[in-house]
Amino acid sequence: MVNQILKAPDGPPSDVEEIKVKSNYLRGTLKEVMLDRISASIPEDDNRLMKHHGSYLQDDRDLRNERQKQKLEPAYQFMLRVRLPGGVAAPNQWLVMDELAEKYGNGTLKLTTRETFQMHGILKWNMKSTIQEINTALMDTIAACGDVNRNVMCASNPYQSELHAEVYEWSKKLSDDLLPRTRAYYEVWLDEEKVAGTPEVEEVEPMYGPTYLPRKFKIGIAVPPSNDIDVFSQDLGLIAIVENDKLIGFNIAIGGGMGMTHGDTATYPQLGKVIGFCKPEQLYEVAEKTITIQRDYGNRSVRKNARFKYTVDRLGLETVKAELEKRLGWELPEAKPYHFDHNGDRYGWVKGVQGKWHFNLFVEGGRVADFDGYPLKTGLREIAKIHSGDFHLTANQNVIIANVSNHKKKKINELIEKYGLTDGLHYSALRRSSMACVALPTCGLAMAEAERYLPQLITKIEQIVDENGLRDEEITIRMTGCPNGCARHALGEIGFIGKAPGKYNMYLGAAHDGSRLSKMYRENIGEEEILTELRSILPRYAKERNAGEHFGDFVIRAEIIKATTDGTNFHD
Ligand code: SRM
Ligand code: SF4
Repeated sequence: MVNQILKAPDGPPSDVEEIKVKSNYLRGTLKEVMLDRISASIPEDDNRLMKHHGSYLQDDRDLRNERQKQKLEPAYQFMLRVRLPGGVAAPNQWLVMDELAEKYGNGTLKLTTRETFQMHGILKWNMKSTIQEINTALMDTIAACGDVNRNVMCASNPYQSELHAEVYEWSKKLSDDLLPRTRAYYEVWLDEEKVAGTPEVEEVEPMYGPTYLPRKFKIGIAVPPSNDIDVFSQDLGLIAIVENDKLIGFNIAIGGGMGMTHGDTATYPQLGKVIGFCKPEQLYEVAEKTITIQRDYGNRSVRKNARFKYTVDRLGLETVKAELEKRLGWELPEAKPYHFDHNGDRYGWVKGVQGKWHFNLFVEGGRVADFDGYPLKTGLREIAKIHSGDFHLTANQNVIIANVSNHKKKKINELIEKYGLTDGLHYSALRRSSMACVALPTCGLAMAEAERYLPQLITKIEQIVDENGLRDEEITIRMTGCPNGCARHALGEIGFIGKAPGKYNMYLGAAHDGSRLSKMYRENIGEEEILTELRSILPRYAKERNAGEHFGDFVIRAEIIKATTDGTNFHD
């Protein structure tokens, strides 16, 4: 029995804590500043609050120097992220996003690593209309960013579509029930009148309280054998347990996270650890109580150490588990056995239950645009116009045209062929197993390119892959423009983290099923060195691997990198 007096770290609250307290439940002066036409930007305090409404102020970094020379303010614009629990969008919602990207954004959509849409390049004066039109299509952007529970992810695996539907309902319920209750979003963007008087805290935010969480909080539900959502990277990861084709509950993993800061050993990626099991009807309670532990004991002084993974490490896994059981009023039963095969997507047509078909389309870097000779955005728009099922945005930045009836399949397939959307099926397995975060030009934190560069790097790696007969070998490869880990680089069998323009730290050795983190192999290297390294490692893999051995396991067995004692730790 753990008996420890729990305490949050000492230290003055960070500036963001002060901003949240003063904000009157995320209102700040957002309503007023969005009307101000003098600058295309907003003050920093309001920008901090803006995140809780699903948006960030950015500037186009490609234009920064030129505008500075011309003594112009940066090319300010907003990124907007939709809350789309489980990544499920109806065809009309796809069409609305497609149109809004043209009307108010930069003409493209980004399918994110957490199964939702992002738009970039929205000007301040268009933000309100954009958010209103998203809400009219029965989506919203509440809590898509900020110190709250984020978009709840759910396995996209269409092989078990009946189960998917059930698990999706749980992810949607969690996402909805864990939303902030403040009316700020409705007042700022949807013209709801503010109720007079000052309500009690408990009435406004019974779970979050006035300062919300110390940091973002992420939940995802995986359905074995697919670990497509990287369940161990979540603050709260849930593993669906199925017996006799019935969902009996979820294993609970806590304390995962991917971000770190170069050179700061107090920050690190971490895998969530399984602490027990709960029945479906206990899921909300488990999530709510876990969140309140983080609310009460997370670090509100140093934001870099504020994620739940650090709270779990500081207090100890057993202590956190005991606290959770205390708050629940019951003991967590032991976790049930489960098995994961992979964390990537499977492509092409798949037949699910009730005669429904699903087509998983590879979307490189998650970017939906019309490219030269590849009208992806138009193709998906034409499909959305006749589709009567739905779209599932996947955690690998792809999209599944889901729940297609036998009758519709022929027509949709004609459109897939007409717009060349089968191209992805012929790519190397390496490319189809790739993910890259947004990075430049919109991400203010990027130190190097990712989404715009990884496709070119892969073209060069493909030559090595082809020479060694590895074209059909699924090796997960992930690149991020900085160590925050938005493309979960630490769970890629080959991973790159941007250090400076054209320079990356290279990581190897993550498990193909997302159960082991990678380890640094080379620091601060450019393209030539990356290719030289792979020219030596990939041929060895082709010749020396055991039957069925994945690349991440091979590099450890062949002692190209050394596994750490517990086999899971990530080293910078
Ligand atoms: Fe992320 C911050 C993009 C998934 C860890 N992330 C950002 C910001 C908002 C940059 C900023 O703070 O100024 C990026 C916006 C770039 C842009 O121009 O759009 C950004 N993150 C993304 C997306 C769009 C990457 C993508 O290409 O798909 C993903 C959107 C997810 C969504 O729909 O909600 C995205 N971010 C992730 C993930 C992956 C995941 O959650 O499965 C992670 C690692 C998991 C984790 O949280 O540990 C991730 N993003 C971060 C971090 C580091 C957080 C940390 O505590 O360690 C930051 C920086 C921060 O929060 O201060 C960050
Ligand atoms: Fe930006 Fe870094 Fe996230 Fe990439 S990993 S989107 S560069 S914050």
